[in-house]
Amino acid sequence: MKIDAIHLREINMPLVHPFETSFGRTTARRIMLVEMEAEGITGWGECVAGEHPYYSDEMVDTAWIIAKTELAPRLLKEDIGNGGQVQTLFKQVRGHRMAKASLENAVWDLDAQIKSVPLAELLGGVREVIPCGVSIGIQTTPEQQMEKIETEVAAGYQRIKLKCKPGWDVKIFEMARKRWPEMLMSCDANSAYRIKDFDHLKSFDQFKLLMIEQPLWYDDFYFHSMLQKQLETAVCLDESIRNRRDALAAIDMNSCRIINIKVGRVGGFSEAIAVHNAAAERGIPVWCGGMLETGIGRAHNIALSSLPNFSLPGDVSASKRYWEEDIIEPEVTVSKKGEITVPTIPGRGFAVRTDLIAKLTVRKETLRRGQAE
Ligand code: OSB
Ligand code: MG
Repeated sequence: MKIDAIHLREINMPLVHPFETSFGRTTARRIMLVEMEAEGITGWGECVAGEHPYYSDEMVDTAWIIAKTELAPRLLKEDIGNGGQVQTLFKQVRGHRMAKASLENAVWDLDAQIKSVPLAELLGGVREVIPCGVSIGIQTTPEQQMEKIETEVAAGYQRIKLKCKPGWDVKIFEMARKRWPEMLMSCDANSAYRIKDFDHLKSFDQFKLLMIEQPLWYDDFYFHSMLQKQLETAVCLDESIRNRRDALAAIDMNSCRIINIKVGRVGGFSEAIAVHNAAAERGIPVWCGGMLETGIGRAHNIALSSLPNFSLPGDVSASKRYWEEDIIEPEVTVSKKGEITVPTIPGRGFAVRTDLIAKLTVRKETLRRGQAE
């Protein structure tokens, strides 16, 4: 396919509820969307970089400049066979994986439409439905935290993940376990703990958590492996896993027993599939993480989650938990059993609401074939 045009857009969308993690609080999102035209068809991609470089070193503004000056021009010069070829085109650019993913995923989105197959199938998906969990942010009071859990348990979600940090952990887990003794529960520290906290982290074992996500430094394997040796609970790595090699190193070193795959964090669908396969071959289950996506990123996450080794409930949940109005149609809904049905129609399976996107757009730039250079 020859890509004729790439439109970069920044949209601003307020979250229905603020989302707080150990690294900060988000009340509204600034999101870069990629709209890609080829063969009279339109593909979409969403960049998951945040407003600040707090989760990773990327942010909306760095993704924009890299997409505009380095990545989009490379795509506009080529005749691309499929999404799997994009990584090679971007190889010279180091890092900036979220920016790369937003463009690569738009190519996959296009390709699924051109080939007239569901995106899930194109990626190698096999599931008809995906199991869903939720990630619940840090609340103001423990009582509010319990109410939030209550709401999500009642909605049918299969796993509750609680964001935690020093001072907001064992007390919360204890209250939650008393009330929901059997619930599938995990926690995510987003790198809030250090070596001095090892004994404290060991005390999490009593709560029978499914996993402790990224307790230590965002770029660490070694100390996570020291910690995993001392814990009964599985460590799950999120931030640390940037690619397949990282997954291999982490698994080999015993730094984790579970991996969270975020397609943006690893640089696109090709690398996400590579991480998935590496983990599958070594008996390590994976699940799909979330980055407070709009419907476009969410649709892509659903397709990815249909791969066989996504055997644990992910952080892919209903549109209405995030947005008053999502930018896709239909919105993503979750059944009472806590499942999302994987679309079976060609492409991403959800229509993009371009009218609404136009209203939300605060910045737009178009790059065209022939115009680059
Ligand atoms: O660590 O998984 C994380 C959101 C933003 C940045 C990092 C993380 C998260 C979430 C939210 O946990 C997942 C979601 O509901 O989209
Ligand atoms: Mg995480």
